[in-house]
Amino acid sequence: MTTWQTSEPLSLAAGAERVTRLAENAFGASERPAVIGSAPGRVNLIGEHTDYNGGLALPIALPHRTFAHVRLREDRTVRLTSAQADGVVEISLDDVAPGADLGWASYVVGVAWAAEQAGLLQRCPGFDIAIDSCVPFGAGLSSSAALECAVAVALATATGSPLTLGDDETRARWVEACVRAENEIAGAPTGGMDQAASLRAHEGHALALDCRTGQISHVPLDLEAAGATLLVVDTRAPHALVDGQYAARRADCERAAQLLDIPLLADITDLDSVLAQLAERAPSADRDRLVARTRHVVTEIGRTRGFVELLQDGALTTPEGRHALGELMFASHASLRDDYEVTCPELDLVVETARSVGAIGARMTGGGFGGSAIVLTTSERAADTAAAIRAAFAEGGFAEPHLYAAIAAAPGFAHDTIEP
Ligand code: GAF
Repeated sequence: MTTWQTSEPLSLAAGAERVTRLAENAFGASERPAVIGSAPGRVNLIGEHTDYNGGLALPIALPHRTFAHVRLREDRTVRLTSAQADGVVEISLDDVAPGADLGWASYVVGVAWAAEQAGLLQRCPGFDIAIDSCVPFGAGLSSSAALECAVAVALATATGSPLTLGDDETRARWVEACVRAENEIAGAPTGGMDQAASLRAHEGHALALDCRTGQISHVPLDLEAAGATLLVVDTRAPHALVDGQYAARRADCERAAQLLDIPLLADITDLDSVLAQLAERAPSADRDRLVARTRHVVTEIGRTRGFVELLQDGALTTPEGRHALGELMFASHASLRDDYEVTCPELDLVVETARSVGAIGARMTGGGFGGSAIVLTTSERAADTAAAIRAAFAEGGFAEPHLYAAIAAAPGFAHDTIEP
């Protein structure tokens, strides 16, 4: 482990062993086989709050994963246990429906419900499931999507339709099911980027995702070969997507699109004239806010497009290219801070500190309102940059941030079948 990291992600073997032990302790021995799958959290390199506007995003899968040990049952009961929660929760799949108050279990049984709705599973049998995760929780690194997607890969295999790495079409359908679980059963109105990153990203690549069409391309991202390091800084400032702020941003975008008479803000091509039109049509109390929100979404889509092109042209390996990538990251953060108003003092401090010590680029990542930032730096300056961020937090009187190295890791898949 590099000395500046807070902790290392679990290996596949270690995660599998943990959930196996957890399942044995909670449910005892069984005559039936079990499947272990895991799925990653994500960081988004750029393209924030664009997914629900039909725009572009560019996430990578993190090496941090959530592990699920699934053993099918003969009834419709789901028994859940997690290393991150107390006790065993028991729910009948027949009781899963929008509006049901199921707590954290909704991210598990919601996937089974949505897979049935989508015809991915005819009638999902009940199952015993044990979960453990090294995806930092509440850090804006998609611990919820990692959980849903770990359930998806394990359930798909356990029910006889393994989700192979090459079958992107089926993976995209499971992404939709996981998004429905989150939106309709867990009640978080998120946009879908996180689940796509967790199931459709490729190792060693960033996922260029067109959220309107669902089309993807895999952009090579070999940080090590380029002598670059991507730091993830979990500010530990509280973050939640089920509170009203995320939904309020989404509602602002929908309102702006409605006033402009377009389906999605990603449809805008001529920003200046559209903003003038919006300023005329919006009620005065909402005008400045809706204009600012729209400006963020449209400029962010442009920055994401530019970032993808730069990466495809090998920008990580040249000083000019790195500078251009970094400027897009800094501009993205400024737009999220000033126009979208989803940053917080801790996130701003990471970015300001990173810039002041000469990092290539930095920005908040994910939904914001707390959570994590990413910092792109040369590998030789990574330790000093991490130390500068820790020092700035101590000086600012903030909790000590947690720091991790991100690489473009593998998507979710089932990796063990345990015969009784
Ligand atoms: C969260 C949501 F879950 C995503 O859908 C996305 O909107 C992101 O915030 C902001 O880009 O992670």
